[in-house]
Amino acid sequence: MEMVLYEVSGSIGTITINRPKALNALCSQVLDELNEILDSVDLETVRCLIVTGSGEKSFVAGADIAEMSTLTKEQGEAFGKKGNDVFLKLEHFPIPTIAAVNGFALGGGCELSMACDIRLCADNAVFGQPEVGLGITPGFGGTQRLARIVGPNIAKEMILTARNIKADDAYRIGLVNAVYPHDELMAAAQKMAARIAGNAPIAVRASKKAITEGLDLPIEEAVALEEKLFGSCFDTADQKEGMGAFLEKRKPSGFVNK
Ligand code: DAK
Repeated sequence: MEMVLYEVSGSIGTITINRPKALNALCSQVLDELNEILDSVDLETVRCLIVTGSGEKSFVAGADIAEMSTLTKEQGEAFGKKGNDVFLKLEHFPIPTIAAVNGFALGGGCELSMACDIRLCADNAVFGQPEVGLGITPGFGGTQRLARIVGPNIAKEMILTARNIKADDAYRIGLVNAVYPHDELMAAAQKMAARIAGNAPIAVRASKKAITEGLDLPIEEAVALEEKLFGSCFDTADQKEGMGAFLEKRKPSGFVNK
């Protein structure tokens, strides 16, 4: 892999989009490599993923405008599908994902962060969906995920004005969970990832699935999904350990993902 890096430390995997000269813009090769890396994650050991960008300045500055500029209608559709397929894979990835947004998150970059479960950002982060200024719509789920995260009112304002927002505003509208000084961002993301990774993995995965999938369902079906996932945690070693530890007034001795 050249344009996307992957490293694992203990139970935390970190994916880094690595095209700093192009501010980590998403070309086809980046999307292909990201897809391959997601397929290769060892779900037996890795319990949380962090997604970030190389360099000081940018998370991902969007889909690659140079590559997109010459696409035909059919090629544009194929490019959109490639991005959507990999972002959907990330959104429904079995383990939680944290976007550590270390700078520009524009267009496809904002969309990549929104396909993650949680967004933390550096104080230099800039978010936006500038597509209508380029003559296109957001194409990697931006119209849908932004509206779901911040509500249709703010999403329409951001997308229709194509105005970028800074970290503090992203926090104010609920697009990010927290803002950190740039050099503290990765440590904060790792700390949160470690906290998630320390909880019972079957329950963590089931909770993510219930939220992600339930939000797209009518409430009756959503709570039925929750019931099913709740049930799936029982009779597991981790449920026995978690509840046993509480009853014995001690800390759980470590969850085994079984
Ligand atoms: N694509 C390609 N190259 C990019 C890029 C991008 N999105 N963003 C930056 N770069 C490149 C620049 O061209 C420059 O390359 P060189 O000239 O050095 O070779 C290098 O990165 C450094 O950029 P700047 O020199 O411009 O750096 P500045 O600090 O001055 O400015 C900036 C940073 C982020 C404000 C500026 O680079 C910028 O405005 N970049 C473009 C941001 C943007 O508009 N992003 C949204 C892209 S549109 C769809 C599928 C997908 C999409 C839509 C539809 N379907 C198929 C339906 C997605 C669309 C997008 O994401």
